[in-house]
Amino acid sequence: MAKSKFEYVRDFEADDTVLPNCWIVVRLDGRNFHRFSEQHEFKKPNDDRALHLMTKCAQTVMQELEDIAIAYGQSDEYSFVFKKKSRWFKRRASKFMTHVVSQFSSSYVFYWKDYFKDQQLLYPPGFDGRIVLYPSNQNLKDYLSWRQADCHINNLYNTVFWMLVQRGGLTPVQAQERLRGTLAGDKNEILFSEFNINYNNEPLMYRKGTVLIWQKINEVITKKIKLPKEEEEKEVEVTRTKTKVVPLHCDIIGDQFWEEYPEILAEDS
Ligand code: DGT
Ligand code: MG
Ligand code: MG
Ligand code: MG
Ligand code: MG
Repeated sequence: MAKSKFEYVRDFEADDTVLPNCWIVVRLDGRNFHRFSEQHEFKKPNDDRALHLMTKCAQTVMQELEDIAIAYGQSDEYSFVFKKKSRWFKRRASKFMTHVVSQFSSSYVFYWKDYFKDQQLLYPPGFDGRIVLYPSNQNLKDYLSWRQADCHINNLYNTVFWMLVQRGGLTPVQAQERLRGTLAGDKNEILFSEFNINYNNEPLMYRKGTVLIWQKINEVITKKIKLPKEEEEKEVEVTRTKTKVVPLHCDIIGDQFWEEYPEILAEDS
């Protein structure tokens, strides 16, 4: 077919193919969730409904899109790591970023009511996205460690802050003042001596965030089959191996996690 005279406009499209042999990380983050969490009465500092909804959306992203090896989430953000060797959409950055963010956003709205049973969704939430390439496994591990360390630092701060406000009777300004310049040890000490809370016993999901990985799961199902020589259908148990996205709330900064799941960083990834 002859080309129209308008065809040349295609040449204005920029090539955004990302480098080969690099891990492709897409991180999304809720837009103005400071306001969103207030308006939807999220529990402070951690709302289980909100965190579980985030993870449900991330699981959906991993199942619907191709080549995601691992994801990590905390607060209003999630990072998705695409395999080094992925050829999905010819490694076009905009395809990776937009598919992740739109699949996640529509899932957030779609699954909202399953998690927020008594809280209506008041307005459409949005998420931003960015894409970063990491050439070595160490770079990727350091990226994920950075996000998990961020989770720890924020969660420790927020846990003490809201204790001082909710149980200690301080105003937010006073609590901020009280925590200025304190180190992690000081915050642990305030929690322990004033509120009888051992920070290490706080839920792992709050302290470590959520890691999503693929795991083989053996499922036993009962199937009805009809044997050729018999009249009636018979129920038999069959074991199927399925690959599922599984949430973990564990440390990913140390080596133990990576030794336990070597397939995540395997060379053919
Ligand atoms: P942004 O990302 O620049 O558009 O602005 P924000 O407001 O989303 O800022 P960000 O992403 O740095 O901080 C996340 C906000 O979300 C922060 O204000 C706390 C809130 N948030 C996230 N998870 C929870 C939760 O479980 N409970 C409550 N109460 N707030 C949460
Ligand atoms: Mg921000
Ligand atoms: Mg945000
Ligand atoms: Mg955030
Ligand atoms: Mg199309």
